[in-house]
Amino acid sequence: MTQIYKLEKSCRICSGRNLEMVLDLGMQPPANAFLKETDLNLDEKKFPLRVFFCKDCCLVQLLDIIDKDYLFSHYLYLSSANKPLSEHFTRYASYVHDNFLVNNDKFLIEIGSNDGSLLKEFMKFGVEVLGIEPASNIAKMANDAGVRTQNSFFTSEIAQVLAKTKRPSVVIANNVVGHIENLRDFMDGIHHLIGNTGVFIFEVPYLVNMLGKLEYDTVYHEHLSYFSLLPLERIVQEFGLEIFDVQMQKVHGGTIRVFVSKKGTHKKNATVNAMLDEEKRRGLQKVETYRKFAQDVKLSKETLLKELKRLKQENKRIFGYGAPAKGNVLLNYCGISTETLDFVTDTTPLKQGLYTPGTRIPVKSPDLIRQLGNGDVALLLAWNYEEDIIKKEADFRNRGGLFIIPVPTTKFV
Ligand code: DWN
Ligand code: ZN
Repeated sequence: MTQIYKLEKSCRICSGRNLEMVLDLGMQPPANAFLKETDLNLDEKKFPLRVFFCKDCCLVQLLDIIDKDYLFSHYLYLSSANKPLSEHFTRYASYVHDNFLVNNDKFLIEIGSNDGSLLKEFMKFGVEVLGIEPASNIAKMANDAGVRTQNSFFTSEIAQVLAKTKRPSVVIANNVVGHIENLRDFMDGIHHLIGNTGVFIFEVPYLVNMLGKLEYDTVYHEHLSYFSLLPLERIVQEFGLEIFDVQMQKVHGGTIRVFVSKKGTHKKNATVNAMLDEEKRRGLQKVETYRKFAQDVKLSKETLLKELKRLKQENKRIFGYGAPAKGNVLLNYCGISTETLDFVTDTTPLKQGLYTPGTRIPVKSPDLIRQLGNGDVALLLAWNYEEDIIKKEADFRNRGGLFIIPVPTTKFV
Protein backbone atom coordinates (compact mmCIF):
# COMPACT_ATOMS: atom_id res chain seq x y z
CA MET A 1 0.00 0.00 0.00
CA THR A 2 1.61 3.34 -1.01
CA GLN A 3 2.27 5.72 1.83
CA ILE A 4 -0.44 8.43 1.62
CA TYR A 5 1.49 11.10 3.55
CA LYS A 6 5.16 12.03 3.96
CA LEU A 7 7.12 15.00 5.33
CA GLU A 8 9.79 16.20 2.87
CA LYS A 9 12.99 17.49 4.47
CA SER A 10 14.51 19.40 1.54
CA CYS A 11 13.51 22.12 -0.90
CA ARG A 12 11.79 21.01 -4.13
CA ILE A 13 13.97 23.24 -6.28
CA CYS A 14 17.42 23.59 -4.70
CA SER A 15 17.37 20.51 -2.39
CA GLY A 16 18.51 22.81 0.43
CA ARG A 17 17.41 22.32 4.06
CA ASN A 18 17.44 26.00 5.00
CA LEU A 19 13.63 25.99 5.36
CA GLU A 20 11.42 27.87 7.83
CA MET A 21 7.74 27.09 8.49
CA VAL A 22 5.98 30.46 8.03
CA LEU A 23 2.22 29.69 8.02
CA ASP A 24 0.29 26.87 9.72
CA LEU A 25 -3.32 26.31 8.55
CA GLY A 26 -3.81 23.33 10.85
CA MET A 27 -4.82 19.72 10.17
CA GLN A 28 -6.97 19.69 7.02
CA PRO A 29 -8.60 17.11 4.69
CA PRO A 30 -7.68 17.39 0.97
CA ALA A 31 -9.55 20.47 -0.32
CA ASN A 32 -11.29 18.64 -3.18
CA ALA A 33 -12.19 15.52 -1.14
CA PHE A 34 -15.94 16.19 -1.05
CA LEU A 35 -17.92 13.58 0.89
CA LYS A 36 -20.84 11.44 -0.21
CA GLU A 37 -23.74 10.86 2.21
CA THR A 38 -22.35 7.37 2.90
CA ASP A 39 -18.94 8.82 3.87
CA LEU A 40 -20.39 10.94 6.67
CA ASN A 41 -20.11 8.25 9.32
CA LEU A 42 -16.48 7.48 8.40
CA ASP A 43 -13.41 9.21 9.84
CA GLU A 44 -11.88 11.70 7.42
CA LYS A 45 -8.13 11.69 6.83
CA LYS A 46 -6.60 15.04 7.80
CA PHE A 47 -3.02 16.16 7.19
CA PRO A 48 -0.88 19.10 8.31
CA LEU A 49 -1.23 22.11 5.99
CA ARG A 50 1.86 24.28 6.51
CA VAL A 51 3.79 26.70 4.29
CA PHE A 52 7.61 26.69 4.30
CA PHE A 53 10.05 29.29 2.89
CA CYS A 54 13.41 28.22 1.45
CA LYS A 55 16.00 30.80 2.51
CA ASP A 56 18.38 29.63 -0.27
CA CYS A 57 16.23 29.78 -3.42
CA CYS A 58 13.13 31.64 -2.10
CA LEU A 59 10.67 28.89 -3.10
CA VAL A 60 7.51 29.02 -0.95
CA GLN A 61 6.28 25.44 -0.68
CA LEU A 62 4.53 22.64 1.20
CA LEU A 63 6.61 19.86 2.68
CA ASP A 64 3.61 17.86 3.97
CA ILE A 65 3.04 15.77 0.84
CA ILE A 66 -0.10 13.75 0.12
CA ASP A 67 0.35 10.99 -2.45
CA LYS A 68 -0.70 12.33 -5.88
CA ASP A 69 -2.70 9.20 -6.77
CA TYR A 70 -4.68 9.69 -3.56
CA LEU A 71 -5.28 13.36 -4.43
CA PHE A 72 -5.91 13.24 -8.17
CA SER A 73 -7.18 9.80 -9.16
CA HIS A 74 -10.84 10.84 -8.69
CA TYR A 75 -11.00 14.59 -9.15
CA LEU A 76 -14.06 16.83 -8.86
CA TYR A 77 -12.79 20.07 -10.36
CA LEU A 78 -13.98 20.75 -13.91
CA SER A 79 -12.35 23.62 -15.81
CA SER A 80 -15.54 24.01 -17.84
CA ALA A 81 -17.76 24.36 -14.75
CA ASN A 82 -18.00 28.11 -14.92
CA LYS A 83 -18.36 30.83 -17.52
CA PRO A 84 -15.63 33.28 -16.42
CA LEU A 85 -12.95 30.61 -16.73
CA SER A 86 -14.25 29.42 -20.13
CA GLU A 87 -14.09 33.03 -21.39
CA HIS A 88 -10.50 33.25 -20.13
CA PHE A 89 -9.65 30.06 -22.04
CA THR A 90 -11.12 31.40 -25.31
CA ARG A 91 -8.94 34.49 -25.10
CA TYR A 92 -5.94 32.38 -24.10
CA ALA A 93 -6.28 30.02 -27.07
CA SER A 94 -6.47 32.77 -29.68
CA TYR A 95 -3.44 34.54 -28.14
CA VAL A 96 -1.30 31.40 -28.17
CA HIS A 97 -2.52 30.39 -31.64
CA ASP A 98 -1.88 33.82 -33.19
CA ASN A 99 1.57 34.19 -31.61
CA PHE A 100 3.00 30.67 -31.58
CA LEU A 101 1.05 28.36 -33.87
CA VAL A 102 0.23 30.26 -37.07
CA ASN A 103 3.73 29.94 -38.57
CA ASN A 104 4.67 26.62 -36.96
CA ASP A 105 3.53 23.03 -37.03
CA LYS A 106 0.04 23.24 -35.47
CA PHE A 107 0.56 20.61 -32.77
CA LEU A 108 0.00 21.47 -29.07
CA ILE A 109 0.20 19.38 -25.90
CA GLU A 110 -1.53 20.40 -22.64
CA ILE A 111 -0.30 18.99 -19.35
CA GLY A 112 -3.13 18.65 -16.80
CA SER A 113 -5.73 19.12 -19.53
CA ASN A 114 -8.67 18.30 -17.22
CA ASP A 115 -11.92 17.89 -19.24
CA GLY A 116 -10.35 19.24 -22.44
CA SER A 117 -12.25 22.54 -22.36
CA LEU A 118 -9.15 24.57 -23.24
CA LEU A 119 -7.94 22.10 -25.88
CA LYS A 120 -11.35 22.34 -27.58
CA GLU A 121 -10.67 26.06 -28.08
CA PHE A 122 -7.40 25.23 -29.89
CA MET A 123 -9.15 22.59 -32.02
CA LYS A 124 -11.42 25.38 -33.33
CA PHE A 125 -8.27 26.82 -35.00
CA GLY A 126 -7.49 23.47 -36.64
CA VAL A 127 -4.72 22.78 -34.14
CA GLU A 128 -3.86 19.12 -33.52
CA VAL A 129 -3.96 18.58 -29.72
CA LEU A 130 -3.01 16.00 -27.13
CA GLY A 131 -4.04 16.24 -23.47
CA ILE A 132 -2.15 14.63 -20.58
CA GLU A 133 -4.54 14.16 -17.62
CA PRO A 134 -3.96 11.99 -14.52
CA ALA A 135 -7.55 11.86 -13.24
CA SER A 136 -9.11 8.84 -14.95
CA ASN A 137 -12.72 10.04 -14.49
CA ILE A 138 -11.93 13.39 -16.11
CA ALA A 139 -9.64 12.00 -18.87
CA LYS A 140 -12.57 9.79 -19.88
CA MET A 141 -14.87 12.85 -20.07
CA ALA A 142 -12.33 14.57 -22.38
CA ASN A 143 -11.93 11.55 -24.68
CA ASP A 144 -15.73 11.06 -24.79
CA ALA A 145 -15.93 14.72 -25.88
CA GLY A 146 -13.51 14.00 -28.74
CA VAL A 147 -10.41 15.55 -27.18
CA ARG A 148 -7.45 13.13 -27.56
CA THR A 149 -6.26 12.66 -23.95
CA GLN A 150 -3.62 10.36 -22.45
CA ASN A 151 -4.59 9.30 -18.88
CA SER A 152 -1.28 9.65 -17.06
CA PHE A 153 0.90 11.94 -15.01
CA PHE A 154 3.53 13.91 -16.97
CA THR A 155 7.08 12.66 -16.38
CA SER A 156 10.42 13.18 -18.13
CA GLU A 157 10.21 9.58 -19.36
CA ILE A 158 6.78 10.16 -20.95
CA ALA A 159 8.05 13.47 -22.39
CA GLN A 160 10.94 11.72 -24.17
CA VAL A 161 8.54 9.18 -25.73
CA LEU A 162 6.20 11.99 -26.85
CA ALA A 163 9.13 14.00 -28.30
CA LYS A 164 10.24 11.00 -30.37
CA THR A 165 6.68 10.42 -31.62
CA LYS A 166 5.95 14.03 -32.63
CA ARG A 167 7.47 17.21 -31.20
CA PRO A 168 4.86 19.87 -30.32
CA SER A 169 5.35 23.55 -31.23
CA VAL A 170 3.69 24.53 -27.94
CA VAL A 171 3.29 22.85 -24.56
CA ILE A 172 0.89 24.47 -22.08
CA ALA A 173 0.07 23.84 -18.42
CA ASN A 174 -2.54 25.83 -16.50
CA ASN A 175 -2.56 25.69 -12.71
CA VAL A 176 -0.47 22.53 -12.90
CA VAL A 177 3.19 23.41 -12.27
CA GLY A 178 2.31 24.32 -8.68
CA HIS A 179 0.92 20.81 -8.23
CA ILE A 180 4.14 19.04 -9.32
CA GLU A 181 6.16 17.31 -6.58
CA ASN A 182 9.24 16.45 -8.65
CA LEU A 183 9.81 19.81 -10.34
CA ARG A 184 13.24 18.82 -11.65
CA ASP A 185 11.90 15.74 -13.44
CA PHE A 186 9.06 17.90 -14.79
CA MET A 187 11.38 20.62 -16.10
CA ASP A 188 13.71 17.97 -17.55
CA GLY A 189 10.68 16.57 -19.38
CA ILE A 190 9.78 20.01 -20.69
CA HIS A 191 13.30 20.58 -22.04
CA HIS A 192 13.11 17.23 -23.88
CA LEU A 193 9.63 17.91 -25.21
CA ILE A 194 10.07 21.44 -26.59
CA GLY A 195 13.61 20.87 -27.92
CA ASN A 196 15.28 23.79 -29.73
CA THR A 197 12.20 25.27 -31.35
CA GLY A 198 9.19 24.75 -29.09
CA VAL A 199 7.79 26.96 -26.32
CA PHE A 200 6.39 26.05 -22.91
CA ILE A 201 3.64 28.39 -21.62
CA PHE A 202 2.29 27.89 -18.12
CA GLU A 203 0.00 29.73 -15.72
CA VAL A 204 0.41 29.62 -11.94
CA PRO A 205 -1.08 31.69 -9.11
CA TYR A 206 1.35 34.56 -8.47
CA LEU A 207 2.89 34.80 -5.00
CA VAL A 208 2.84 38.62 -5.10
CA ASN A 209 -0.98 38.54 -5.42
CA MET A 210 -1.31 35.85 -2.76
CA LEU A 211 0.70 37.95 -0.29
CA GLY A 212 -0.79 41.28 -1.36
CA LYS A 213 -4.41 40.11 -1.18
CA LEU A 214 -3.94 37.70 1.74
CA GLU A 215 -5.11 34.77 -0.38
CA TYR A 216 -4.23 32.20 2.29
CA ASP A 217 -7.10 29.92 1.20
CA THR A 218 -5.26 29.21 -2.08
CA VAL A 219 -2.89 27.14 0.07
CA TYR A 220 -3.99 23.52 -0.13
CA HIS A 221 -2.34 20.11 -0.43
CA GLU A 222 -2.65 20.04 -4.24
CA HIS A 223 -0.60 23.24 -4.46
CA LEU A 224 2.89 22.17 -3.49
CA SER A 225 4.67 25.35 -4.68
CA TYR A 226 3.71 29.05 -4.61
CA PHE A 227 5.70 30.82 -7.27
CA SER A 228 7.47 34.08 -7.70
CA LEU A 229 9.84 34.45 -10.66
CA LEU A 230 12.90 34.20 -8.39
CA PRO A 231 12.87 30.38 -7.93
CA LEU A 232 11.34 29.77 -11.38
CA GLU A 233 14.29 31.52 -13.07
CA ARG A 234 16.64 29.25 -11.15
CA ILE A 235 15.02 25.96 -12.09
CA VAL A 236 14.47 26.73 -15.79
CA GLN A 237 18.12 27.80 -16.17
CA GLU A 238 19.26 24.45 -14.73
CA PHE A 239 17.73 22.76 -17.79
CA GLY A 240 19.12 25.14 -20.43
CA LEU A 241 15.82 26.99 -20.62
CA GLU A 242 14.96 30.66 -20.22
CA ILE A 243 11.89 32.72 -19.23
CA PHE A 244 11.50 35.08 -22.22
CA ASP A 245 8.17 36.66 -21.30
CA VAL A 246 5.68 36.89 -18.44
CA GLN A 247 2.14 38.30 -18.38
CA MET A 248 -0.12 39.00 -15.40
CA GLN A 249 -3.60 37.44 -15.59
CA LYS A 250 -6.68 38.20 -13.46
CA VAL A 251 -8.05 34.64 -13.01
CA HIS A 252 -7.81 32.68 -9.77
CA GLY A 253 -6.95 35.70 -7.69
CA GLY A 254 -4.06 36.77 -9.91
CA THR A 255 -1.83 34.43 -11.88
CA ILE A 256 1.21 34.82 -14.08
CA ARG A 257 1.50 33.38 -17.57
CA VAL A 258 5.16 32.42 -18.03
CA PHE A 259 6.79 31.81 -21.44
CA VAL A 260 9.80 29.48 -21.57
CA SER A 261 12.01 28.24 -24.41
CA LYS A 262 15.54 26.96 -24.99
CA LYS A 263 17.98 29.67 -23.86
CA GLY A 264 18.65 32.25 -26.58
CA THR A 265 15.85 31.17 -28.96
CA HIS A 266 13.50 34.07 -28.11
CA LYS A 267 14.11 37.77 -27.41
CA LYS A 268 13.70 38.32 -23.65
CA ASN A 269 10.95 40.81 -22.78
CA ALA A 270 12.10 43.57 -20.37
CA THR A 271 9.07 42.69 -18.20
CA VAL A 272 10.89 39.63 -16.87
CA ASN A 273 13.71 41.52 -15.19
CA ALA A 274 11.36 44.31 -14.16
CA MET A 275 9.20 41.77 -12.28
CA LEU A 276 12.25 40.17 -10.68
CA ASP A 277 13.36 43.60 -9.43
CA GLU A 278 9.85 44.29 -8.11
CA GLU A 279 9.87 40.95 -6.23
CA LYS A 280 13.12 41.92 -4.53
CA ARG A 281 11.71 45.37 -3.74
CA ARG A 282 8.71 43.68 -2.06
CA GLY A 283 11.09 41.57 0.05
CA LEU A 284 10.08 38.20 -1.45
CA GLN A 285 13.55 36.86 -0.73
CA LYS A 286 13.24 37.72 3.00
CA VAL A 287 11.64 35.38 5.56
CA GLU A 288 10.28 38.37 7.53
CA THR A 289 7.86 39.09 4.65
CA TYR A 290 6.18 35.70 5.20
CA ARG A 291 6.13 35.99 8.99
CA LYS A 292 4.18 39.27 8.55
CA PHE A 293 1.83 37.55 6.03
CA ALA A 294 1.01 34.89 8.64
CA GLN A 295 0.18 37.53 11.25
CA ASP A 296 -2.14 39.31 8.80
CA VAL A 297 -3.86 35.99 7.96
CA LYS A 298 -4.63 35.41 11.64
CA LEU A 299 -6.15 38.89 11.90
CA SER A 300 -8.26 38.31 8.78
CA LYS A 301 -9.66 35.09 10.29
CA GLU A 302 -10.51 36.83 13.58
CA THR A 303 -12.36 39.65 11.79
CA LEU A 304 -14.38 37.21 9.68
CA LEU A 305 -15.40 35.11 12.68
CA LYS A 306 -16.43 38.21 14.62
CA GLU A 307 -18.70 39.37 11.76
CA LEU A 308 -20.24 35.92 11.25
CA LYS A 309 -20.96 35.67 15.00
CA ARG A 310 -22.70 39.07 14.94
CA LEU A 311 -24.86 38.00 11.96
CA LYS A 312 -25.84 34.74 13.68
CA GLN A 313 -26.77 36.72 16.83
CA GLU A 314 -29.04 38.79 14.57
CA ASN A 315 -30.61 35.47 13.40
CA LYS A 316 -29.44 35.93 9.80
CA ARG A 317 -29.46 32.92 7.47
CA ILE A 318 -25.96 32.50 6.02
CA PHE A 319 -24.89 30.19 3.18
CA GLY A 320 -21.66 29.64 1.26
CA TYR A 321 -21.55 30.79 -2.37
CA GLY A 322 -19.38 28.43 -4.44
CA ALA A 323 -17.66 25.27 -3.17
CA PRO A 324 -14.13 25.89 -4.49
CA ALA A 325 -11.13 24.03 -3.11
CA LYS A 326 -9.98 27.29 -1.53
CA GLY A 327 -13.37 27.66 0.16
CA ASN A 328 -12.81 24.36 1.96
CA VAL A 329 -9.42 25.54 3.20
CA LEU A 330 -10.94 28.77 4.53
CA LEU A 331 -13.85 26.95 6.22
CA ASN A 332 -11.57 24.40 7.86
CA TYR A 333 -8.96 26.98 8.95
CA CYS A 334 -11.65 29.28 10.43
CA GLY A 335 -13.66 26.39 11.90
CA ILE A 336 -16.83 27.39 10.02
CA SER A 337 -19.38 24.61 9.46
CA THR A 338 -23.12 23.92 9.70
CA GLU A 339 -23.48 25.90 12.91
CA THR A 340 -22.85 28.97 10.71
CA LEU A 341 -23.68 27.99 7.11
CA ASP A 342 -26.93 26.18 6.27
CA PHE A 343 -25.48 24.97 2.95
CA VAL A 344 -23.11 26.01 0.14
CA THR A 345 -24.20 26.37 -3.50
CA ASP A 346 -22.10 25.37 -6.50
CA THR A 347 -22.61 25.25 -10.29
CA THR A 348 -20.59 22.02 -10.64
CA PRO A 349 -23.07 19.10 -10.97
CA LEU A 350 -20.36 16.69 -9.70
CA LYS A 351 -20.27 18.59 -6.36
CA GLN A 352 -24.02 19.00 -5.82
CA GLY A 353 -25.46 16.52 -3.32
CA LEU A 354 -22.04 16.03 -1.70
CA TYR A 355 -20.70 17.52 1.54
CA THR A 356 -17.69 19.83 2.03
CA PRO A 357 -14.61 18.04 3.36
CA GLY A 358 -13.91 18.50 7.06
CA THR A 359 -16.86 20.85 7.65
CA ARG A 360 -19.55 18.55 6.16
CA ILE A 361 -21.80 21.31 4.81
CA PRO A 362 -24.28 20.12 2.12
CA VAL A 363 -23.55 21.35 -1.42
CA LYS A 364 -26.71 22.46 -3.23
CA SER A 365 -27.59 23.77 -6.69
CA PRO A 366 -27.58 27.59 -7.01
CA ASP A 367 -31.29 27.31 -7.96
CA LEU A 368 -31.91 27.54 -4.20
CA ILE A 369 -30.82 31.18 -4.22
CA ARG A 370 -34.01 32.17 -6.05
CA GLN A 371 -35.90 31.61 -2.79
CA LEU A 372 -33.45 33.74 -0.80
CA GLY A 373 -33.07 37.47 -0.25
CA ASN A 374 -34.46 39.74 2.52
CA GLY A 375 -31.45 39.85 4.81
CA ASP A 376 -30.01 36.45 3.87
CA VAL A 377 -26.22 36.46 3.62
CA ALA A 378 -23.92 34.76 1.08
CA LEU A 379 -20.33 34.10 2.19
CA LEU A 380 -18.52 34.37 -1.17
CA LEU A 381 -16.10 31.44 -1.07
CA ALA A 382 -15.50 31.75 -4.85
CA TRP A 383 -14.26 35.33 -4.29
CA ASN A 384 -12.01 35.16 -7.36
CA TYR A 385 -15.17 35.51 -9.47
CA GLU A 386 -16.59 38.36 -7.37
CA GLU A 387 -17.30 40.72 -10.31
CA ASP A 388 -19.17 38.11 -12.37
CA ILE A 389 -21.07 36.71 -9.40
CA ILE A 390 -22.21 40.05 -7.95
CA LYS A 391 -23.53 40.92 -11.43
CA LYS A 392 -25.16 37.52 -11.88
CA GLU A 393 -26.89 37.66 -8.47
CA ALA A 394 -28.42 41.16 -8.88
CA ASP A 395 -31.92 39.77 -8.12
CA PHE A 396 -30.74 38.18 -4.84
CA ARG A 397 -29.23 41.52 -3.81
CA ASN A 398 -32.30 43.48 -4.96
CA ARG A 399 -34.39 41.20 -2.70
CA GLY A 400 -32.20 42.31 0.20
CA GLY A 401 -29.55 39.61 0.00
CA LEU A 402 -26.03 40.49 1.10
CA PHE A 403 -22.58 39.17 0.14
CA ILE A 404 -19.58 38.87 2.48
CA ILE A 405 -16.20 38.76 0.77
CA PRO A 406 -13.83 36.97 3.19
CA VAL A 407 -10.39 37.91 1.82
CA PRO A 408 -8.23 39.98 2.10
CA THR A 409 -10.41 41.11 5.01
CA THR A 410 -14.16 40.93 5.54
CA LYS A 411 -16.06 43.21 3.16
CA PHE A 412 -19.86 43.49 2.67
CA VAL A 413 -21.30 44.01 -0.85
O1 DWN B 1 -5.41 24.79 -8.96
C1 DWN B 1 -6.63 24.75 -9.01
C2 DWN B 1 -7.46 25.99 -9.04
C3 DWN B 1 -6.81 26.99 -9.96
O2 DWN B 1 -8.74 25.67 -9.53
C4 DWN B 1 -7.31 23.49 -9.00
N1 DWN B 1 -6.48 22.62 -8.16
C5 DWN B 1 -8.69 23.48 -8.46
C6 DWN B 1 -9.39 24.76 -8.68
O3 DWN B 1 -9.52 25.42 -7.45
P1 DWN B 1 -10.91 26.03 -7.07
O4 DWN B 1 -11.89 24.91 -6.86
O5 DWN B 1 -10.66 27.00 -5.96
O6 DWN B 1 -11.28 26.78 -8.43
P2 DWN B 1 -12.40 27.81 -8.75
O7 DWN B 1 -12.51 27.89 -10.24
O8 DWN B 1 -12.13 29.08 -8.02
O9 DWN B 1 -13.73 27.16 -8.16
C7 DWN B 1 -14.89 27.93 -8.23
C8 DWN B 1 -16.01 27.06 -7.75
O10 DWN B 1 -17.15 27.89 -7.64
C9 DWN B 1 -16.31 25.97 -8.76
O11 DWN B 1 -16.63 24.77 -8.07
C10 DWN B 1 -17.52 26.52 -9.50
C11 DWN B 1 -18.19 27.41 -8.47
N2 DWN B 1 -18.88 28.58 -9.05
C12 DWN B 1 -20.22 28.78 -8.72
O12 DWN B 1 -20.81 28.00 -7.97
N3 DWN B 1 -20.87 29.85 -9.25
C13 DWN B 1 -18.20 29.44 -9.86
C14 DWN B 1 -18.86 30.54 -10.40
C15 DWN B 1 -18.14 31.49 -11.30
C16 DWN B 1 -20.26 30.74 -10.09
O13 DWN B 1 -20.90 31.70 -10.56
ZN1 ZN C 1 15.28 26.06 -2.27
